[in-house]
Amino acid sequence: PKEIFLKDYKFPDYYFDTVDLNFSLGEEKTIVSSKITVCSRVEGSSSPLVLDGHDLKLISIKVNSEELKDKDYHLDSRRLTISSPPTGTFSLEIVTEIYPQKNTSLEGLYKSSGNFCTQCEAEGFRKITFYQDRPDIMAKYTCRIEADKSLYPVLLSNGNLIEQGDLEGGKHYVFWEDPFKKPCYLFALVAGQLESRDDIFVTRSGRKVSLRIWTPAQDLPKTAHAMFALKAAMKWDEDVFGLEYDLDLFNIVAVPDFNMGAMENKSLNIFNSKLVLASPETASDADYAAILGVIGHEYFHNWTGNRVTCRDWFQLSLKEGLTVFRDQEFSSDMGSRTVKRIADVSKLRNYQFPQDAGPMAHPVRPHSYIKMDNFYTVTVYEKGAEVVRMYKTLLGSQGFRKGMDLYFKRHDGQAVTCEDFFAAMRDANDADFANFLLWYSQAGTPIVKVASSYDAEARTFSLKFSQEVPPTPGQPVKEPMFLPVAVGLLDSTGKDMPLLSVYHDGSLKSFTSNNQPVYSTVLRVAKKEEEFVFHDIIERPVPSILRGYSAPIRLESNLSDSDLFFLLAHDSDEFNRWEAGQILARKLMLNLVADFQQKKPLVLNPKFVHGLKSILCDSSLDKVFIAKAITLPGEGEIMDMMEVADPDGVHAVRTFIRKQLASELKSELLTTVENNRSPEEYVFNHSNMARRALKNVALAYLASLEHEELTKLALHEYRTATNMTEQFAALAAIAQNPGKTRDDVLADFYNKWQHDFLVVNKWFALQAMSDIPGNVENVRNLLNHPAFDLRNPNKVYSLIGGFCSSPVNFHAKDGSGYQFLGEIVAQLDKINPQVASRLVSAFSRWRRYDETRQTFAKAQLEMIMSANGLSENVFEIASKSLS
Ligand code: HT7
Ligand code: ZN
Repeated sequence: PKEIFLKDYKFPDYYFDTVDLNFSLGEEKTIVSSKITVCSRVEGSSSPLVLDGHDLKLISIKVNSEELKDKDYHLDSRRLTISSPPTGTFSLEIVTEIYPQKNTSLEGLYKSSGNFCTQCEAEGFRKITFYQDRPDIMAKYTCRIEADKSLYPVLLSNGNLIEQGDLEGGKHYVFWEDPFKKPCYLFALVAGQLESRDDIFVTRSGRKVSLRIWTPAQDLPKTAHAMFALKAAMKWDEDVFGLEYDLDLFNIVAVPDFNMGAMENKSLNIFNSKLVLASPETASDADYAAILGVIGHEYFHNWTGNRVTCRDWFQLSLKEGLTVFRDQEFSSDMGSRTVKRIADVSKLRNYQFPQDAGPMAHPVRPHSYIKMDNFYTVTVYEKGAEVVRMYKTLLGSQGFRKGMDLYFKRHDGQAVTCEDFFAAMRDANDADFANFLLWYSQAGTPIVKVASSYDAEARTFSLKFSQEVPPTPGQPVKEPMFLPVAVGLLDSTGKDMPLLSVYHDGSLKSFTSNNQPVYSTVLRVAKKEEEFVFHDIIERPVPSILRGYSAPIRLESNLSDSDLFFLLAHDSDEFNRWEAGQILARKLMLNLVADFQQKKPLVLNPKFVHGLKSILCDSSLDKVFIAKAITLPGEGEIMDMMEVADPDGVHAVRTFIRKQLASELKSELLTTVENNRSPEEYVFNHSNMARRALKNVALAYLASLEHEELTKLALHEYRTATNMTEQFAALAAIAQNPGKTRDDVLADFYNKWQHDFLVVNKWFALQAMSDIPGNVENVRNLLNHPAFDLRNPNKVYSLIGGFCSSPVNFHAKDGSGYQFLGEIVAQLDKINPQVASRLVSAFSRWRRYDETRQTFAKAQLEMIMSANGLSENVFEIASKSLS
């Protein structure tokens, strides 16, 4: 397979002005005709015109209405090359035949539950017709679709519906026109038996936009929340960024077979059903929140991605990092900022940090790829969003908004680069960003050490930073990064001290903001070693460093446990309050893992129990905050901090601490459950979700004790629950412990929900993720369950993905978990390479484990690599994992 490099980017020799597509959808085959107005970039250029094409049957090709002869073009399995096209502007007409019914890759045009739909990002358009399939080719599109009227009564594409009518033989047609130039990855088509929930949004300039969410008729009642989310997102983008929707129609279609979450095609977003459909009985609070975030995310792409797009796929974070940042801010404004920040940082730590420390580590803007699909990663998305957040931290809200305004003013209608975004932020604010651009080019998570010291005589408090970015594949040596570090200092009563001045780099800087004292400041750390000295500090403070997690780094401080307990109790920055508890928990867990490995008895530090008890009993705190603060760091996070990851040790320790906490805080936890039962009606708002979150965490702790009366309590909660959030949490609490109750309740749940495929996926995931010893056999059996289907990505992610997230079973010492995944990947690669390559990533950090596990995992990777007809997707991940 060929590797593609950012440094090799070349402007195209030919641009496309207009593209007129015509689809004749059939049961055996689909005929696609395209008519493109082509113009050469360089006057009189006679370079060949190379079009991408994959799995296409070429029927005919005409230039300026003349059929091309065989000698005028060359066709291979990936390209159609027209050797000497005319100079200036000319028309190109191509007819191809495709077979969507056989397309199991879910890329290009395919069928999902009897309906036609498309997925063109990143490089799927080449599976529809021959084209320059790259985002810097932006053209205006029309799309005519004809199909059988009874099978496909609804025919959708981008833009405005211009014409429709009946044809002979029970067929009908529609004609769509999109007035905005777009890259082909934003093209979409949907055809099928769908109905819509309709609504209207009036923009701030008074335009009426028709909103339609399309699903099969029986699912329509479950689209109310998605419609609410869409209208909220439209309003938010106007209020916060001054961005209005630009067409009179906005469509969303929900499909059950989809490789990712959703796709932002211009005015025709296509969504994985699980991110549209919700009712209180079938969807959890987490589902409701995910729907809000993803509906927002895809809508926000209309400006950040569609109106201004990427020059090439290396720039993916330009649209994805920025749009994730925007959806994070949207969700924060709709709920609790701290809770959202905690969730986002946890995601970064649990998924992106491991990627940054493994063989697939890549910069936010990768330097090369074999298959672009493999770079829709947590690094590009989540770390990319952190990079955008740092601009805001450095510039403040107003400065950031000025930068965004300038970005749109300069680049509307263009395909641009990450430097263009950087330049807009810098120029709009006349800012000095030092070497900030390194965030785009250097992979790896910076490790930042900070040592604090107080000089009582001089009344100064010093913070000494030193930073190091670990080597990553292809980048053995790194330069220091530019880090915005938000800091506050707590006095002995727990209050923020006023910050008067700081000495740094040879000069003393005074803080004042409108003559008001400053209580928090952002230090600009840019060197390998750097010291900041705060003046006029009258007592030894406890520093709160990296408030709000102001930079995506691993921070190591010399704060003592008592400092951390103090921050946990008092920090005005709620994020750092939570963080202090997590640091304490991580230390504690690592120490106990060492004890476990040395076969010492495990003993839980009473101070830790006491700290969590005070949080649990503090009625002034937000309930989700309490729920998050009493939740231990995940097993992956702890394994990540070990020299050699020990899944069994970490699991044993986490289970021990949970049980110990449950036993010591039993009466508080029982009160928590009692006091936080939901009233009948389900409401998706912060206070209700907070109540449910806290109750569910408490119930899970209690059920872990395996006492009969507590199992009964969980069973009672399961039976009386009136919403999925509580019903599923009770089921999960019971399912922690093997036995008859578990088996009965799991069977009951399936019987109740077997008609709802999204709920059945939860049931698959719960069983797959179980820590019950030897669970691989149960998961193997579930592969044969009538509700399971390897062709449906959601089911695969629930069952196989769920299994890989169980440290004890996936990493079972006998290699059974690895063997299971190896077999599945080999099978799945023939059906859907994108999904197969996502799964194979579970092997990528195999070198982190002991020798026995390494041998088993390596053998599976080698087996996968030796498969006949291996996809480029899986090849890239498996080969990089082995190298
Ligand atoms: N921009 C969308 C990306 C996407 C995608 C990429 C590769 C393969 C399938 C895909 N489906 C959607 C989603 C987003 O980030 O908004
Ligand atoms: Zn996106």
